[in-house]
Amino acid sequence: MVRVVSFKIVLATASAMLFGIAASYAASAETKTGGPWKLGEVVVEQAWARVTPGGSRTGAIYLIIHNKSTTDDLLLAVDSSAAKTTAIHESRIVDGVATMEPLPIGLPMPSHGEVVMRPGAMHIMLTGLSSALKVGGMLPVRMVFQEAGSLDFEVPILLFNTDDPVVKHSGHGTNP
Ligand SMILES: [Cu+2]
Repeated sequence: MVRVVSFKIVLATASAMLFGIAASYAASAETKTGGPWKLGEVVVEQAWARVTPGGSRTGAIYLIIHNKSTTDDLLLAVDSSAAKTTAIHESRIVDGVATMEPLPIGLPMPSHGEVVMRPGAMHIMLTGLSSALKVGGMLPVRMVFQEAGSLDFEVPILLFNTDDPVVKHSGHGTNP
C-alpha cells in the first residue's frame, strides 16, 4: 500500500512539473505587449491586460505613456467598451499592507516625461468586464488627452508575470 501511495505522489508531482513546463511555454508564446501607438507627440507602448483568473470580471491594464511634447498634457479619461467602469489606480504599501486608491481624473503628463503603469504600481482598473479576459484576446482602450486628443488602441491579454508583486486591492476583492 505504501508503495502505491508514493507512486501516486510521484505521478502527481510529475504531472505538476509537466503542467508547469506547458504553462511556461504558453507564457513565452504570449508575452508580446502592444504598441507603440503615436498620437502627435504622445506615445503609448508596452501595453497589456492581465488575464483574469477564475472568470473574474475585474481586470487591469499596464502600459507606458511618453509625452515627447514641449508642453505639459493631462490624461483626462481612459475608457474601454469592454468594461462598465475604468479608472486609474495607484497601488501602495501602507503599514506593510498593499492597497490601492483611485487617482483623481486628470493625470499630469509632464513635457518630456513618462507615466509607467505596471503591476504593484499605477494601473488602469477595469470593473464590470463584459467577459473574463483570456490569453490571446484583445481589449479595446480609448485614452483622451487634453492637448493631444484621443487615441484608440487594442491591448493584448497576457498571462500575469509571476515575477511581479501581487497586490491586494482595497476596493474590491481581486488582485490586479
Ligand atoms: Cu486597481
